[in-house]
Amino acid sequence: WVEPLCEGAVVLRRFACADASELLEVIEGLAEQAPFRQMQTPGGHTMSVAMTCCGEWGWVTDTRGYRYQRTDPLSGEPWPLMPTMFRSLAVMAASAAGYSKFEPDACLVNRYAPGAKMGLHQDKDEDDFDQPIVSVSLGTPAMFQFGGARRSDRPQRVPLENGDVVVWGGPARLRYHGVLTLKQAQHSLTGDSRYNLTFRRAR
Ligand code: MD3
Ligand code: FE
Repeated sequence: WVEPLCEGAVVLRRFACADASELLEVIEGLAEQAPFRQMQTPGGHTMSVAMTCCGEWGWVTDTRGYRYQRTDPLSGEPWPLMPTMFRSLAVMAASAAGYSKFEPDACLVNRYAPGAKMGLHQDKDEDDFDQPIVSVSLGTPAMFQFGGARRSDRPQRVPLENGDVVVWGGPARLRYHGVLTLKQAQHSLTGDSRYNLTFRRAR
């Protein structure tokens, strides 16, 4: 089911449901190579969301700033390869949303425990804003905030559940967005956690 959010952004409700249990098994394998960690913001705070990455480039933050890098700062090793099933899901979703040339080179994996949140921000550390971003929600439900071009624009609330995929591109690509504090809930595949895969073209 394709639900337009605004020009450039669509929700593909339940698009990844059939793949959810396999995606979560693959995430467990990735986390053995590159563990989830709560990164530091440039302002010196610890993020409530735990993150890991796969693909050619990984997104990191520390007191030196936000950036993409080829290696995991915990190990000094390259990030794990982007699993084929991750890439094909992201490319299929982008194409279903009308973006036929998506070539992701980075996948950020976010893990939310109850109480975790992500404040309003823009994704602007990428080189090419003509490429969309594909986001896959897994596990417990969350309330996504979808704002405007300015931080002060009042955000819409979009509930996201297990298997929901959102594709953001074109005029929506630089809009502010965030995730409200995750509520306590249980999901048969993830327990009390929510995972989000964010596919991007970094370089
Ligand atoms: C809207 N993650 O990691 S991606 C992030 O649920 C992030 O963990 C969210 O925001 C999460 O940066 C959801 C959704 C997303 C990504 C890019 C966007 C929404 C966007 C770009 C423009 C507008
Ligand atoms: Fe974001």
